[in-house]
Amino acid sequence: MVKAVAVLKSETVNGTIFFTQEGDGAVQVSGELTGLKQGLHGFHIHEFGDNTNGCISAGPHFNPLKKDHGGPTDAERHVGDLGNVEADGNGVAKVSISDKQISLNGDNNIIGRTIVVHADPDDLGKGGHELSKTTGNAGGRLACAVIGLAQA
Ligand SMILES: [Cu+2]
Ligand SMILES: [Zn+2]
Repeated sequence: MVKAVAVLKSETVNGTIFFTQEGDGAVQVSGELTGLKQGLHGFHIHEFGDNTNGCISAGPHFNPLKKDHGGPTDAERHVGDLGNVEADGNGVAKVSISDKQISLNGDNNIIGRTIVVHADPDDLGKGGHELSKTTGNAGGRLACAVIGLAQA
């Protein structure tokens, strides 16, 4: 079992996201984010574990297979495309995602990269906006954190 963790902190949005993987199985992504506007918020792994200039230094979505942006269940997606999290009326998003493309080892390893939660919904590549096929038009980066190895 490999475990990783990311602690997101910003002026408004905070939370902790846990990642676990048994062998080469699906990665379980769990945790909670607070301080969000009610509704959907894009949720992705971005390429770099670099937050020197805030979340923008994390670069684009993690995309080792050079595909277009999509939704988590699409064949055509970035490895980092985890879709959306949904905040309730109290601004709390409970995260519970099982994903088979991200990994905690090998070519699709996300450890040392950055998890980002966005201001707006990810249109999953289907919004017809000029940004739909690259970012899902998910808007600004509200909070982010480098994903680090945790004690197994
Ligand atoms: Cu993103
Ligand atoms: Zn993407």
